[in-house]
Amino acid sequence: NSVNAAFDWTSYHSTTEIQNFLVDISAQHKDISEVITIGKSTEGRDLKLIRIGANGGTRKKAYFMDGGIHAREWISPAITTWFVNELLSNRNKYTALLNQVDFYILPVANVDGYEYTRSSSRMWRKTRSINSGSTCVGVDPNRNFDVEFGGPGTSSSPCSEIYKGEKAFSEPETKAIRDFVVSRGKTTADWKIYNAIHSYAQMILTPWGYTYDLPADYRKMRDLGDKAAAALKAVHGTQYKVGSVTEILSAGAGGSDDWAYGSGNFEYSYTIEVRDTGAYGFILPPQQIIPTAQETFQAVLTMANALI
Ligand code: ING
Ligand code: ZN
Repeated sequence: NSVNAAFDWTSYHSTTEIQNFLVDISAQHKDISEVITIGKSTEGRDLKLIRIGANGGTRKKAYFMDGGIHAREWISPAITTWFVNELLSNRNKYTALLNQVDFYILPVANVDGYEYTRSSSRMWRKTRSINSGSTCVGVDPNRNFDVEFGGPGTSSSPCSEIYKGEKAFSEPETKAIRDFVVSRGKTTADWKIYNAIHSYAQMILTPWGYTYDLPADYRKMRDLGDKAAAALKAVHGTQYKVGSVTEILSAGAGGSDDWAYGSGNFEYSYTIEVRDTGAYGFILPPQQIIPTAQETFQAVLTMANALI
């Protein structure tokens, strides 16, 4: 429609365009959505998420999704905004779900890094914070959460791509996610499922990233992950692997998924590594945004439907 005429899923958009899209579409669906600014980035940009679900005032089962935590993974903000559009523009298809579950979707968690990949350096991954005593910039936000902070698969060198930061939640972006989840969890959100949306690998990953041990709820998370991967594959035939981070990828302590599960805030936690497996890698052609969104959305729906 006219309000969102500038937004589409045939190209990649700026943070401002994405956040304006959230505000515009929410204004058209005020009864079942709200845009919430959960904090500001190092460079002073707003961190905006959208809540989607009916009867926002009551305590509801809740689903949190972080997108764009790694700057160069452009497909993540692109598909998470597609999910927002699908849930709201086709809301009548999801009435039962939205009556019982609130979705909190943060399309661009690392706003400074994302803008830096658009303006200066396409392959930038980290935040854009200044590291004292180093000329290297940025922290890996997916090593900056707590639960064995600084464990395997992290670096103490500010110049590393997997630099963990001075301390857990040193980055305003990761702190904003934690503080929002914790405070909202005390009031209206009964947190159930956490998704971190990354690229690329075509994998649905459960904790842990910090140890080769499997979490206590591995069987439960793995079963739902397998179902989600099957639903995803049914759309365009895209094959995914399912397993724990350490089991099928490699160690990486301090990820948002380990924190979500390990802190006890969420019952289920997954990192979803979407298309592709390396042909284009991080530079996924915009023609693949819509098919990637369509198939990944079926995985998301499978997870969410397990709650109702
Ligand atoms: N991969 C993830 C990364 O942060 C990961 C893999 C997931 C590590 C969860 C730790 C925890 O390195 C990408 N592509 O970012
Ligand atoms: Zn990533």
